[in-house]
Amino acid sequence: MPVDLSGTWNMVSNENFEGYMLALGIDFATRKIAKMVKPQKVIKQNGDSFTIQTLSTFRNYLVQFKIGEEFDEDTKGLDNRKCKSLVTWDNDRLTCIQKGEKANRGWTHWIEGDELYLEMFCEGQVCKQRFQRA
Ligand code: 1AG
Repeated sequence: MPVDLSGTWNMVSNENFEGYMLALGIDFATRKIAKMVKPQKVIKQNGDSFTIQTLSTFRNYLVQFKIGEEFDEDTKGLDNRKCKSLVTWDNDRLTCIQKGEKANRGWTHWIEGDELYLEMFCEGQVCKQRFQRA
């Protein structure tokens, strides 16, 4: 039985988002605004099917996938790239590899205590975010 990440989660900390955005080539003005926002994650987990919404006053982002099935991801509104993405469980960590123009790109979600963790990585930069239930 895998863990259930479902729920509405509010960001409480965000470490090295700047480095991660720089690795993705995000321009200065966008980075300044993006750093200010505290996004909410709305996760729906149904067996192997997931919907993850990242909601903020600045931009919203939606991704839907099934465990073990590679899909075409268009990071529209973020860095606007196309990736071949694959999400799997690494023990209790939901892990995505985003193959594309950028090397070593992906993310990992897991729960520890009552908190949801997210690490996003790209070309050696790691952004660490923490969320609490809304
Ligand atoms: C994600 O989360 C994307 C969530 O895959 C967005 C987080 C970082 C943004 C990535 C690149 C920065 C580009 C532009 C910045 C603009 C807005 C940032 C704030 C608003 C976010 C919508 C991993 C996982 C599944 O939860 O999506």
